[in-house]
Amino acid sequence: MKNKITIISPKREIFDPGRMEFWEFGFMAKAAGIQQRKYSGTPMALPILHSLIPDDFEVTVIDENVEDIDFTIETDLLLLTFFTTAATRGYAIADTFRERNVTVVIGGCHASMAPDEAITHADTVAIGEAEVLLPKILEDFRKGKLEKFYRVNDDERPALDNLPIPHFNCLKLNSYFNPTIQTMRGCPMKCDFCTVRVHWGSKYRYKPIEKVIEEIESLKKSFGRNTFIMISDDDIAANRNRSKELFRALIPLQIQWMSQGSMAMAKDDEYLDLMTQSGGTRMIMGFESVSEESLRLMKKNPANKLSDYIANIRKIQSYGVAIIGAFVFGFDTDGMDSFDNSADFIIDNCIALPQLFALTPFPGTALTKRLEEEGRILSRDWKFYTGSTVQFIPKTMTPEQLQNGYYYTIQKVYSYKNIWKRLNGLWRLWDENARRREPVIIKEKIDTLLLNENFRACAYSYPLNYNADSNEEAHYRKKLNTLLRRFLSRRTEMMNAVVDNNTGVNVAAI
Ligand code: B12
Ligand code: SF4
Repeated sequence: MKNKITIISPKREIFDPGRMEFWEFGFMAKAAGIQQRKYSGTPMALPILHSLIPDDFEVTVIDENVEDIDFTIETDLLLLTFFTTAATRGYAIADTFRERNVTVVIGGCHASMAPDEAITHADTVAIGEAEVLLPKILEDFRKGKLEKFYRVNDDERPALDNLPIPHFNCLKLNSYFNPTIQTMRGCPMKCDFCTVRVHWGSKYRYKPIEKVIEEIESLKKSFGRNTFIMISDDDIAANRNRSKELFRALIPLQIQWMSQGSMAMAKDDEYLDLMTQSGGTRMIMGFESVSEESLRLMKKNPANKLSDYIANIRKIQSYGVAIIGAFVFGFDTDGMDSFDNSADFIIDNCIALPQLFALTPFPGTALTKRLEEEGRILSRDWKFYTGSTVQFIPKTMTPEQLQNGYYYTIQKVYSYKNIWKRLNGLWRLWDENARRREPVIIKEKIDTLLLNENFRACAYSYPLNYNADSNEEAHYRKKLNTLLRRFLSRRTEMMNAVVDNNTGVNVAAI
């Protein structure tokens, strides 16, 4: 009889049912009238772990964000994977299975950063990449000789040349808005709040382009519909020549994609042009702060100069790109003026989708080490580590002031008046530069609007701290709704035409 393995990715434990987090897309699901549970992006660890398990095991995969866990499932081994935010729930699941004498192995970003904590809920903790560790863990499991810790040292990190294609089909793909792939690992930068360098190492490692294309083809087959792919690289502009090669290879696939990248791309027209042609329409950019002092303190890459921010943003946007700008609040040099300063910067520069975070001391980072030494960590109750709650004592204000300032700022940038200001300015720039075909631009206008509604719903699910003028809000909400209706009907018109007369492009395929 085959040994049975269950792989689980837990959902986070909800600490306030009325409160939403933007990265889950709960509002999008409700707005679309979707009854089934739906989550933003596919969890990548699950299809990777599945691909590493030999055929003589029987494998069940559960992502708790989209389906319930059957706690009575017959299984010999449980593999758990989660980031910090889901650790509270992850440990509860581990404890329940261990009570039934199931062997539990915990891996993933959180366990890799906090192995001594994770081992109190598991038989084994995997510290680092499954591609190196899982084969050895399974071999030892078969022999009944599992060790407590398996670790990937820096010099043992796998090259990405020969990794198996993740088994996307093990997921309930219809339950996600976007599929996710990863084409590189590692980061040499030293931003002190970030986990990436510690988790993935300080050297960039890249998947060969052919491998990426093979993965996308496999993903397209599994998804069975045209899809918007999240390339979750931490800086897709890290090696611009390699990225240009990747973009050239993506053009024939006719996909739309988003990724994360540094502002270095603004200096390179060829890069921006190829990115646009290959379907790159949204870019997450970590601005973090609009204070020169704070950027220095957090050790942000010195190439990201505040003085260049405005021109760079405009340049990237002029290519028809929607910038998803990440900003963090609570650095030691951030005063009370940081809230309005950041909000005004976001609004004035037409940031399509601002992502605001309270600085959070995730385990394993340089920031956390420093705050621990200074006795400034308030709680290690991981369920609160969502990025929207304050978990440490700031230097220049009280935790309550930081918390309320965070709520104020996110509600200010997502007031209807300011959504209108940001999007209207951005769309005007897109129309003036006309660098993308109309069907793509219309789709992107609709999506940025709906995503703003999603982010707004989350911002206003937090305690109210921003007093918008209600008449003005009603006025701008109406304007946005009118535009949405106009875009939707234009899109329907183009879909019905099927082939765009000007370009011969099949519009329905976009
Ligand atoms: C895509 C992404 C998301 C997506 C995730 C989609 C999904 N369904 O998983 C979304 C947008 C939803 C998201 C949300 C959040 N994210 Co995020 N996200 C990422 C990103 C960019 C890629 C993650 C990824 O999929 N990597 C690829 C997979 C394969 O890596 P992995 O899970 O670590 O697995 C590898 C190993 O850990 C190991 N492994 C994993 N599990 C197991 C199990 C076993 C048994 C074994 C042997 C090995 C093993 O093998 C795998 C392959 O090598 C990372 C940055 C990064 N480069 O990692 C940030 C990152 C994970 N996110 C982070 C954060 C903070 C968040 C949020 C709190 C939002 C915020 N404030 O930023 C939420 C929390 C969500 C949650 N429920 O936990 C932090 C996590 C810090 C931490 N300690 O948890 C990261 C590291 C970013 C950063 N700069 O620090 N995120
Ligand atoms: S924030 Fe981005 S650039 Fe900075 S260390 Fe993390 S991944 Fe690298």
